[in-house]
This record gives sequence, structure tokens and C-alpha cells, in this order.
Amino acid sequence: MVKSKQLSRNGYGNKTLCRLESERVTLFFGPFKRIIHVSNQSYRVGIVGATGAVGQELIGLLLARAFPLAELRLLASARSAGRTLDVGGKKLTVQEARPEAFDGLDIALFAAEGAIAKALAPEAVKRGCLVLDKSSAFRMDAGVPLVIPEINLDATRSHKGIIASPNCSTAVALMGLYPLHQLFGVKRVFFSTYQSVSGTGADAIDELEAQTQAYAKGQPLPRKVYPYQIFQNVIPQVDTFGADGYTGEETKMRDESRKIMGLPTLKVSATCVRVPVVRAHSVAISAEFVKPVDLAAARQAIAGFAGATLVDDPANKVYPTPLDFSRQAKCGVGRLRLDTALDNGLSLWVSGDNLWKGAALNSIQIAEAMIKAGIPLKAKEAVSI
Ligand code: 2RA
Repeated sequence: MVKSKQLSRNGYGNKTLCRLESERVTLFFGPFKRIIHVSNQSYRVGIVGATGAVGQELIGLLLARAFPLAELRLLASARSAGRTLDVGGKKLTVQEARPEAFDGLDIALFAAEGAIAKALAPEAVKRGCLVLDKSSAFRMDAGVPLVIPEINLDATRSHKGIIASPNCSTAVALMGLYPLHQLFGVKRVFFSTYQSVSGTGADAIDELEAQTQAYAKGQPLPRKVYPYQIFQNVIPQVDTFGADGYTGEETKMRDESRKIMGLPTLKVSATCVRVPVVRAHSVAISAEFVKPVDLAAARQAIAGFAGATLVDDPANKVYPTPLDFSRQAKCGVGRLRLDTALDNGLSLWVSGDNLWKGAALNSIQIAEAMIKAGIPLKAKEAVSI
């Protein structure tokens, strides 16, 4: 359906003509033309892993961001099926995540482990869903876009039903690094992470809490999740070690940064460390760039980047901390300085919510940005994985 209508004069004193083509609105500002996409549509959304930590964040964020929901379907393992969850004051019953549970959905937000995503995501796609997957199951598949919408939304245009969301430490780190790359061209980067226990899961949060309480009572500290006590400690291991001495988390930071920024030969070395913080990851970054760097321009680039808040006034002890950036949509970036060991180098510090930008929020932002840009959610050619 094509409708045309005259709108009132725009701010430039020119008449604006608006043509509505389904969801595409073409605005003419005198000689200039701009296409924007509007939608009154609402979407049938399923959450796989609805009872888990990221699943809970997804529910809260969909409601808080007023995502246009025609239906919200909560899916989880057979063990959790039948439970009821409060969703904005309404009780919703959790259904078992089986292939048929995706019938009729537009979007499936996967917040489950990789094995579940591998088994069920193709089933959801077969049934016409766009899968936004938080696990590492498909991230490095050549046919699956790995997306942070502030960086590479365009990659979603070629999706075949599954779009992957990056690992939490990568997502947080790139909110500081990418705007600098846009300006100066990154060629080498060192990441050191300070990762909260919520990245491991609810058991790890409980372990930190139980160890804190046991210490206060002078009792032996219980330990089952981490190989070492996490209370009053840091553990230089996140995930298991590979033959090259890097952990899975460190390898993900390298490979995912390369894929998202479209820099397949970028030199990356990461050291990932677990710290006794409940929520929000931090990353210290030292990066070398192709062009000479300028601190004022770097700060301006961070301040103007959609995924970041510049918090950088060290003389007044102003810099981001994980506590300040828990439950924040943007990541905090600060401690910007010229790196004294690298040519054209900058060092900086980023803190961001691992359960939001590092997980649930990024998936929702992908859907929101696709809808806003008019990128079809339905795959033209469904994936065969
Ligand atoms: C962690 N990367 O923090 C994980 C969570 N995805 O351990």
C-alpha cells in the first residue's frame, strides 16, 4: 500500500512531503531526501532460558524499553516448565523449549547454553523466527553475523535467521575501543579484564556471598564453583586453557573483536581475570593505532559514541567503576592517556554491565535497531546448520 500526504512546513521553511510505503517513510526537505522507517507493528517474542539470569534481564529490559510486544512467550528446560513468572504484574507460565514452542513467533531471544542453541535455534528459524543468540554456538560461523548494533548493524542485512551476540567482555571492551578505531585505525591491542562473578552465573554469586559471610563468622570458606577462593582474591582464569596458554575467554576476545570490527588480522592479546565483584565487567585496554593519536579527539570520539559515556576527570578522581555502570545501558570509558610503551598508543579503562550490554541488552538492541532501520527480521534464505 502506498499513501502520500502533505505535511506541514518543516523547520527549514520547505514543504515536507511524506510518502508512506508500508514501514518506509520518505521525507523530502526541499532538495534533500531522507528515508526513515517507522513501525506501529508489534512482535511475538520468545525467550529461551527465561528462568536464568540473562533471561530475567531480558524480561525486565523488554518491559522497561517498551519493546513492542504482541506476545511474550517464556521458554525453558522441561525442569522449569510449568513455573509461573511475574511479567509486569501478569503471571506467565513457562513452557518447555521444544521445536513446536517457536510456532508463530517473530523473534526468539536465546539466553541458554551453546548446546541448547545448537539444537533449537535452527528449529526456530525453520518456523520463521529471527534468532538472536547470546551463546557462543554460532558466533564464529561465517554465515552468522556477530553484531554489536553501534558497530556493525549492517551485518544483519545478510542474516539467514540467526544473529549472534558477542561474549560479555568483548562487548564491553569494544564500547571503548571501536570509537578510537574509527578515528585512528587500531592495529594492535592488549586487553586485561576484571570480570564479575555474575558472568559465571548464579552459583558464583552465591559462592562469593557465602564466602563473605563465612569469613565474617570466622568459619571455613565454602568453595565449589571456582578453583580458588574468590573472596579477597583474583583468579587469572576465565574459561578453560587452550594449547597456546590462552583461555577460551581470551581467545573469544581476539576472534570476536576481529569479526565485529571487520579486522581479520588485528593483533590482539587478552588476559582475563575474575574478580570479587558481583556485577559489571571492567577492561583495561592498551592499543596501538595507525594514525597519530590525539587525546582531546579521542575523548570527543568516546563522548559522541552511542554505546559509551565518557567519565574521565582523573584529577577529581572521576573514572568509571563497575558499581556505577551496573544496570546502565552504556559502558563507562575513562582513564584515557597516551600509552608510554606503544607507538601512537592510547590506554583506557571501560566498565560495563555484563548482563546488559554484555548479554541481554545487546540482543534487544539488535532487534530494535533492525526494526528502526527497516531490516527484515524474516530471513530470505534460512540457515542450514
Ligand atoms: C564470563 N564470559 O564472564 C563469561 C560470561 N559469558 O565468564
